[in-house]
Amino acid sequence: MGGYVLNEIRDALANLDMDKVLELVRKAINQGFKPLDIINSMAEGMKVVGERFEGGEYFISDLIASAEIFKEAMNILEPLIMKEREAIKPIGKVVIGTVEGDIHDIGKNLVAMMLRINGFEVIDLGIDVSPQKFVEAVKQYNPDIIGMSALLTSTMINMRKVIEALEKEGLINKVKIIVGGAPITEEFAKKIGADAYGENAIIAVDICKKLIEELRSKR
Ligand code: B1M
Repeated sequence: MGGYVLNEIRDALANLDMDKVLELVRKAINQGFKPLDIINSMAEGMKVVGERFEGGEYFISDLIASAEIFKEAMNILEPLIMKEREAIKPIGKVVIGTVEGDIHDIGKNLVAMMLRINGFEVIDLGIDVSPQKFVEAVKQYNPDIIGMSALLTSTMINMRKVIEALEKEGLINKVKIIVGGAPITEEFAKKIGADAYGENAIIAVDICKKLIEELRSKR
């Protein structure tokens, strides 16, 4: 099967075998697989890590190890992806961050990278970003879009707090809001008053392009 090496990458990441993941990533590149397909199989591997953690087979140290492997592999893949980036005029400005109480940043970083490749200017506020920090960033950078990521069911509600803070400061109509992360759903996004939900990094780019069009037609 053509995607065999991609399955091997998923399994090697799930088994936390750094050397094997890096070797297979290089092999897949040489075989002509697209960096984005390789990243997808790594994301599948991360899901398995999460399941094994939930099942008591893996511990926090294993979650940390999986994140390190993912980041090492991204060091190989990111330059290849960025090479495809065209020198174009920025199409919009996005302020992005992982919400307060949450330090998961791999998915958020992927979204930021994909947005940059597609011509967006991205200001990354990092992890554990408070509502106040989002508000200050809107005042400072005047973005078109606010992107929020959450990976914990206990922190997803902090997305609503950011929206409330923006409402309170009278800034909510200046920006469009997109939210994403493993526990987030379309329904949750609607419920908290976000403009959009991005299921993955690629979909998030398309949505941000649409949000920019909506904003421009309003202005
Ligand atoms: Co944590 N963790 N973790 N963890 N961790 C999860 C999320 C968990 C689901 C694992 C599990 O039990 N199955 C679980 C949450 C359960 C829940 O809330 N119901 C969990 C837990 C419990 C915890 C701790 C509480 C563990 C503890 O301490 N007891 C703790 C919390 C720390 C904190 O944040 N306060 C914790 C810590 C960690 C590490 C720090 C060790 C590490 C993260 C390191 C890092 O990010 N630098 C870690 C990891 C690695 C995971 C799993 C295994 C993998 C996450 C990941 O990187 N996936 C994760 C399991 C899982 O998600 N199923 C788990 C790969 C990444 C590409 O996917 O982030 O989903 P994802 O991003 C996707 C989409 O969601 C989307 O696009 C991305 C790419 O397509 N997307 C967006 C994401 N953000 C978006 C924003 C958008 C649009 C799309 O618009 C703006």
